[in-house]
Amino acid sequence: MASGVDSDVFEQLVATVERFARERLIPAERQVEEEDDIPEEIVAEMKEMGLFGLSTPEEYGGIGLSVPQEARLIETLCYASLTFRSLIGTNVGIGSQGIVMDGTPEQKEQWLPGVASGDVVASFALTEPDNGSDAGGIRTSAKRDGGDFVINGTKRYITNAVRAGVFTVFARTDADKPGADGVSAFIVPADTPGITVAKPDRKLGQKGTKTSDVIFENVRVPESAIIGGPKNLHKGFRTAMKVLDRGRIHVGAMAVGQSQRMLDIATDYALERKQFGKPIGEHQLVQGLIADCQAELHAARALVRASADTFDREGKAIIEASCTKYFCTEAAGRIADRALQIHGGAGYMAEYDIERLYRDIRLLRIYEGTSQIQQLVIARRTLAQRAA
Ligand code: COS
Repeated sequence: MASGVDSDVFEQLVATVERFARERLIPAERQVEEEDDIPEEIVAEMKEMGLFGLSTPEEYGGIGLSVPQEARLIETLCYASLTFRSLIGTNVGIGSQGIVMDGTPEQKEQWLPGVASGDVVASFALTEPDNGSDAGGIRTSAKRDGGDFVINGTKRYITNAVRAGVFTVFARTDADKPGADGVSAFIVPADTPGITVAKPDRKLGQKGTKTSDVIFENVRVPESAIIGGPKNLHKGFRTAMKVLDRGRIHVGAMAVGQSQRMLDIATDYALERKQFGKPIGEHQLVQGLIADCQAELHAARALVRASADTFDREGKAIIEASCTKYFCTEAAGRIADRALQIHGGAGYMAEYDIERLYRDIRLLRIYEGTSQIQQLVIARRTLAQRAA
């Protein structure tokens, strides 16, 4: 393997996380759903296990997993509710990776140890009320004032904003350039005067995850807060895109973990539930549903692994990451639908876990780039490759 931790250490970590997901997290899922929050003891245990620092390089106190290792570990963790992953997800992925990929040595030194331990939650502030898919169109402004920049604007659906110690904020530093070219990425401590985090949003699923609006009013940061330093002025959009590429493989792995869980639940139900004098799993039409889940799950898992290997080898995997996110999350949607169908009327009832999982995984097709954005990235780049 090109990078990451030693394979024995890694296998032990996978076994520990597998046990933790099954013995500790799954039994707590209903409580999390009802209380719309993760119990503090579980947060502390996740910190203790080093889960916040999975992808932070070892020199900054993290575990330093490679992309293929991260994908496998996230798949394992996501056998349990996606809400638990969301707690560590911004530190492992989009909230911190901009600093890991493009930060200066001083920025890494300052922020990554806290990110790795979980003492600092890092949150990714890109999306705005009027700009979601059109990330290059963001309107939050960062205007130069002497040696500082002054940020104004509103960010929307920002995961972990209420828990954040630091935001990576994308703002327009060149008002004359409308698209991706005038955007810079800033590291903004959450206690900087002028930041207001709104009340968490109410959502369809993933109860216990926290997303909110974040309002920036005359938030002053030095130019040294630009990710990568002043030389990266106006280059923040590329940082966002690189972060999202890695994130899209991570989301594919999440979809695989949840798909395995849903298939297992549906299979257990098919073995147990009897109709027409035998377990429903002996009826061929139910077998068809199970087979389609299993085939798509195998394809999804193989795709995550192949794309993660490409990223590890080549340092980027733009088409592969989009194909992975697109296929795995759409497949998870179909698997959820079949798994619920196998349950019949029971599948619609809140007593059965499948009802909650069905709602939870719906978000996978939306965040970190909708399925339609993935199609657009895949098609545009496929056409460009042939035209070159
Ligand atoms: N890695 C590195 N650079 C990238 C890149 C990537 N994955 N994707 C784009 N870029 C670069 C391009 O190469 C281009 O630079 P050059 O002009 O030097 O060639 C620049 O960024 C602009 O790219 P592009 O022209 O493709 O930008 P567009 O505004 O047309 O569209 C999409 C980009 C739609 C693909 C982008 O806005 C996107 O991914 N949107 C979804 C955003 C998202 O995922 N939101 C979820 C928020 S987080 S939960």
